[in-house]
This record gives sequence, structure tokens and C-alpha cells, in this order.
Amino acid sequence: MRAIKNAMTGHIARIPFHLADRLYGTADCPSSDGVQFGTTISKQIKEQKTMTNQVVSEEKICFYRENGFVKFDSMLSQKELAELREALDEVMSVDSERSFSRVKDSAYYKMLNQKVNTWRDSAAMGKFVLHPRLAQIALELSGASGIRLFHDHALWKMPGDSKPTPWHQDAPYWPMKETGPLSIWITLDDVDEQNGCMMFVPKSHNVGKLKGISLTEPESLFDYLSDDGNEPSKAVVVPMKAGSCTFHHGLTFHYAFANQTDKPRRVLAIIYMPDGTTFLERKHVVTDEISFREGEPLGGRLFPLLAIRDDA
Ligand SMILES: O=C(O)CCC(=O)C(=O)O
Repeated sequence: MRAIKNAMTGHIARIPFHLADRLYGTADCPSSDGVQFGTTISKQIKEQKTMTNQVVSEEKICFYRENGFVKFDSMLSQKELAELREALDEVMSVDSERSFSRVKDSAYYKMLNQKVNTWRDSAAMGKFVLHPRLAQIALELSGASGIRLFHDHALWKMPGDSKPTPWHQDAPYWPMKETGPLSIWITLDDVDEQNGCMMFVPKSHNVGKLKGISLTEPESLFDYLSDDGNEPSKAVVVPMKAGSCTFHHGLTFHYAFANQTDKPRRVLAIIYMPDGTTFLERKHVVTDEISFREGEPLGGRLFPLLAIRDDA
């Protein structure tokens, strides 16, 4: 516990991702990859027809399940990356009711300039947000029988007086009873500690759902950890090249550095939920306009089913 509390004061023990493979998680994972993951989402469609149609290696699945996050290099080809940058830049160039924080000097905006459900405004964004192969990866990592879209969001960390995204779990903010949902975080720019790469605490998804802390007030997620010896291990820093991505579990502790450069850090995140995930009454920008009843499965045309298991 002490190590983690110190972490919050800025003295966190940070482990680069290339060492994390060795330190965490892979001990019980098969060393052989089984089915290899392809290099681009478009290539996967053509090349990854295997006996089982599985697109993610057993090693990656195992790493994700043990640690609550996993990285994929070069998820997008250069062409796809250029296409996504153009589409996202266009979507972000106009404010709308989907822009989460429109007050430019607000505490939230300094942390994130966010736009929700870009797929509903732009077919070019829809191509990526609804992409069957990205959903297939979420399906395989989660082990669900089907995967639905919850929402996407553009997450830009603006230059200027940029603030880090504090340590948090995602699940406490979601109007869902179950805790299986997961996010993909695709970076459109090279990211490192200077411009807002992420850090994850391996195995922290095992501690359960904690409080949804205020992201803009000084409050520490780690204060809500019970002192039962179930202390998560140290944080792993995940710098990435543009076009790469991470997936993280809804309960995994994660953090993003402030952007100290003079350009926006551009990210597209997509939140996937196992089919059958049910509504839990709470305020949320995506479900506030819809009259779901408590316990009702989240579904319908705004939460489309994107992938199903072959044998489901
Ligand atoms: O991009 C960021 O700064 C934070 C991202 C995040 O918290 C998430 O994708 O869940």
C-alpha cells in the first residue's frame, strides 16, 4: 500500500513496457503465439482466416487477462492512420452537443478535450469505430460470446496548460452492472511521457470496483484501496508509435501524462461491452436520453452488436 501511496505523490516506480512482458503475467501463458496477430486491421480481414478464425495470439490474451491491459504495435497501416487522422481532425474541428467539455479554460478541458460518439456524425469515423476486426479482438480478449459498442470518444490532450489524467478505473463511471467492458485506445501520434502516454497498474483489475473519483479535484484512487494485502503491483509506462493501441479492462487503474508539447495528443478510444451487459441507473452522457430500466440489457441500434463467437 505504501508504495502505491507514494506513487500518487509522483514517486511511482515506473516500469517501461518492454520490461513488463518479462516481469508480469506471461509466466503462466503459453510461450508459443498460436495464431499470430496481423499488422493492420485491413490486412487481418484478408489474411487472418484460420481454422478457428481467432485473430489474437494466446499469449496476448493471457497477458491481458492476467494484467488487465495489453499493447498491439502497428494496429493501423500508414494509409489507415492517415485516413483516421483526417476523419478525426474534421470531427474535432466543430463543436457540437457531443463535445464533452466546451469551456476551453475549464479544469476538464485542460485534462481532456473530448467528443463522444463520433461514429454517429461521420461515416469515416464509423469505419473505424464499428470495425469488425477491432471488435473481434475485444471479443477474444474478454472471452465474451458477443461484443457490443458502448461508445467511442476522441480524447485529445491539448497543448498549453495541460493536466495529467489522474489514476482511475473506468467501470465506476459506466451505467453498467457487470464489470467486463474494455476499451481500445488508438493513438494517432507517437506518445511518450512528454505528450500524454498511458500508464497501467498490472493486475489492478482484480481489486474490484472502487469509487469513481473526481477527475478534476485532488483526490486519490489509491485511498480507496482496502488494506487487505491485495496490493497491485507497480505501474507500467506504455509509450507507443502512432497507429498502435492498447486495450484495457474497465477495472484497470490507468493514468495519462500531461501534454508538455505544442501539439495536441490525438487518441480515439472505443468502449466495448460483452453482449448481455445490463443497465445500472446512473448519470451518463450516452444513456441519459434513453429510457433503459435498471437490469435491462444495453442494446438496440445505438449499441450495435459488432462481433460474435463462432460457436455462440
Ligand atoms: O487519454 C487519456 O488521457 C485517458 C484515457 C482514459 O482514461 C481511457 O481511455 O479510459
